Amino acid sequence: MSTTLDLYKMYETLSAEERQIWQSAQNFVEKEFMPSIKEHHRNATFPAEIIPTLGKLGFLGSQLPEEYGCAGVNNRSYGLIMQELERGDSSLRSVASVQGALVMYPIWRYGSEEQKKHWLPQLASGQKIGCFGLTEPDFGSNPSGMLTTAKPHKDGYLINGSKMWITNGSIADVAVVWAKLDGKIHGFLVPKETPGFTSTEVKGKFSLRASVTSELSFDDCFIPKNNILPEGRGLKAPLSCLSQARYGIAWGAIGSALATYHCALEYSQTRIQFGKPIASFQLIQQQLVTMASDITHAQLLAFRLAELKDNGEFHPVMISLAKRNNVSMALNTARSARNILAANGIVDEYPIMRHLMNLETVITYEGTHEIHTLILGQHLTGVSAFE
Ligand code: TGC
Ligand code: FAD
Repeated sequence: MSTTLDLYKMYETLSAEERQIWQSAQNFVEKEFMPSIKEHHRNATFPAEIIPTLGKLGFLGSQLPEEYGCAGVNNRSYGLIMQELERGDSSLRSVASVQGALVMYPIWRYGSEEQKKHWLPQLASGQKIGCFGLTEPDFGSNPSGMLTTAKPHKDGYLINGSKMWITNGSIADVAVVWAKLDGKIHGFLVPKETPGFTSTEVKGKFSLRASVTSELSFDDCFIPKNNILPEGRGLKAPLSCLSQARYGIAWGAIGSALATYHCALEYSQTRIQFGKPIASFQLIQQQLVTMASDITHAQLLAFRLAELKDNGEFHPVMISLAKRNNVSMALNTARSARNILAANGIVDEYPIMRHLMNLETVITYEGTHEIHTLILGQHLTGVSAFE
């Protein structure tokens, strides 16, 4: 197993099956992803050819039922998969998050039986790729204001509008698109070959460089009536999908933090200044202790959240707390690691700057740090900051 940090013996509580899933995620990332990530990060490309392998390993929509070709694992196993994928790179966890939580989950939860049977097995195997279009150029934190519309037309709907910052938008075979029909938000499935649907990749990103991010445009894009998600009505439908993805991010952030912490720890033990390893200096030890302590808090949150989710006792507020805490923790950990490596902290010979730059997106997407602060603020005070 690659190095982990388990001061509170949380990973010792894993069952044999959970341990095996964890191990298989680690093996995959180390052997099949890490050898090429540096080049992909430099070139701003994602190795899409590994997506079917993610499917074969059961990492796409892994919590969904086996009858649709998914692995049907529990929340702890799903979390461990996300942790290991993001220990590799946030782009890898993003691919699995979007496919599983934001494309397969809405089809499973809000789709017709025909849609589930058609799409879920192909998405679970990684033969098809999906994307999730909620954000628009002028409506990010406030998706309820979206301008994209669906209008009844012949035996279906005409979709008009645009979506911005869509992960996998240009490589997706199908987009889950949220649009207003008679003023109310609904979910629609838009296959990539639909006339009037175009995607354009966003260039020049300094964060999540190894991830495809796109703008989607819909210009009188006709889809048949069978492509509406029959149960996906109201803002709470896309928000419920975000809860699934935010849960995965709370675990993924731990993986990213473990990568930067272990790199800094090892470096501090071998880098000699003033005739001794820098690990012997109290100020370096203090930074390592803060990192380890913060990671441990995040692990305890994630393990407990998995238990609550498996028991059906979770509330979206708990997920907001974990996403907010754990991503902020990972960003602070990456910054401390960068500081410990000093000049070496800025080059891609080490993974730290890549993680640090990625986390600048992770703290923004799936609800910014501020939005999660206000969700928690509303829960505690009973007063909404959004009205
Ligand atoms: P509000 O009135 O609070 O809520 C509307 C309805 O939704 C319900 N609800 C939820 N249901 C399930 N899960 C949740 N997490 C929910 N949060 C709220 C709520 O109870 C209500 O239900 P009902 O029955 O009363 O209708 O809505 P609001 O308009 O005031 O907005 C609240 C706010 C700001 C918290 C929400 O809009 C929000 O979360 N904004 C952030 C947007 C966001 O996170 N966007 C993410 C886009 S996707 C993405 O970033 C993918 S990155 C993927 C990757 O690469 O990994
Ligand atoms: P804004 O909403 O304009 O916010 C700007 C600033 O104002 C932020 O600091 C915010 O916290 C703050 N702010 C906003 N409202 C309030 C308030 N009420 N009180 C206090 N502060 C506030 N979206 C998708 O739908 N699908 C995807 O697959 C997807 N992938 C993404 C991939 C990447 C690489 C990135 C960068 C984004 C992605 N997003 C995706 C979009 C992402 O969810 C949004 O960027 C995010 O929700 C924030 O929206 P915004 O960028 O428009 O910021």
